[in-house]
Amino acid sequence: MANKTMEAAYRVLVDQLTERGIDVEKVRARLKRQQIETPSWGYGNSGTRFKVFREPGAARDLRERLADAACVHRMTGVCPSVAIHIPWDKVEDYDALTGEATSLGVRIGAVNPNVFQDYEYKMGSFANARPEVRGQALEHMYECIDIMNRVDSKILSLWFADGTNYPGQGDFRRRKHWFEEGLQKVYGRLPDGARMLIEYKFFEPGFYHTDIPDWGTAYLLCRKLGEKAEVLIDLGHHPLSTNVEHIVATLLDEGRLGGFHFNDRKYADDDLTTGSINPYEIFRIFKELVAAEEDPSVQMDIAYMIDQSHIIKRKLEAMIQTVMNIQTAFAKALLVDQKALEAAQSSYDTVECERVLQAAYQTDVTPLLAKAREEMGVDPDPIAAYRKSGYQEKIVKERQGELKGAASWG
Ligand code: PSV
Ligand code: MN
Repeated sequence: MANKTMEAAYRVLVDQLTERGIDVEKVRARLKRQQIETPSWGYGNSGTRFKVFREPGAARDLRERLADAACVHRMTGVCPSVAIHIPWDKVEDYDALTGEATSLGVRIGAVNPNVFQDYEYKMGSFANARPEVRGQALEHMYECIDIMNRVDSKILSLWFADGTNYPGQGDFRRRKHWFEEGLQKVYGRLPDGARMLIEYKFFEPGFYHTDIPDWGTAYLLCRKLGEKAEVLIDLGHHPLSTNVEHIVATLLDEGRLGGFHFNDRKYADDDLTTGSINPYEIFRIFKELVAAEEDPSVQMDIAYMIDQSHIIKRKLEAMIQTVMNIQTAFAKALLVDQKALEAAQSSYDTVECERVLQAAYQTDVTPLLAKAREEMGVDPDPIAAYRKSGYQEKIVKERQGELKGAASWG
């Protein structure tokens, strides 16, 4: 390694891990195969419910958002795809868009319809009492499926803001039926080889009830739709103290965990940097994923996506930091001695069970990740590399004023 101290630390770590019976080569190879999708909406201006604070250099249209995503990929080596949100990322020419993404070294990932911002959706989309609004939402879904075909995306990622604010405002069962009907139609039009991911969120913007509030409801809908429908877990969408890793394990076991929206939260959908508040939770989630990967009876194809909109931090740095935190959690989870854990569980040795987890969690994986990054041809410290690259200064200088026709949060 370029840095001698890091090389020495790596050697010490390899010795320790080998002594613990861990196949370090295998772990490094797995780390290098990890892929994390970044969201186009994480690069543009976004706001709190109170104000959009424009950030100097924030991407103003999809071309700039793609360029930023490509920069994050160059720095980290593990973010080759970008999720898009329609209509924020709508363009005239999708062939040109695909070409542009390819030339930047990235590709379009999940397509996210937006049935929560148009005025017509004020009272909901698929659960709207007016058939014409439900029809409008459906047409938008079809438009997104067309876009999937044009950009060769295999994931339609759905989140609905539908819900009510007051008792009696809506009929729960009727709304459920409308949802089932709308989703069935969308499901029937999914492109070959594509799948539909259904996100849930327990509150907001509906404060009395939300039509898809939890993983159980999302799972129920997926079961009714068919095997191309899977549940998406957004880490900010649960009540406090929810055991998310348990949900992960259950959905994995049922073959219906489709993907993640990574972020972290103190209270609810705070969109904070993944791992900034509760890094042990991310580790516990990855521990379930690693265990399932090693279990041949589990079929899994998980889309690891980030859903964060940073306001206080510089956006690209925050995205890179997120990716690094996810890699750290994954690396630590790969160090869990599953056999020792099972043995401790069988002998009712709860203290030992926890010690097995702690041994992995407390390992400093920095030298391991540095080595893997170096082998991938990226800097062992992607944030430092970004700061040295001059990219931030360049975008601040170049991105002055608004762009015609560009849509986004801001
Ligand atoms: C909603 O809170 C959400 O998590 C959904 O994934 C949206 O598509 C995304 O945020 C962006 O607003
Ligand atoms: Mn989300």
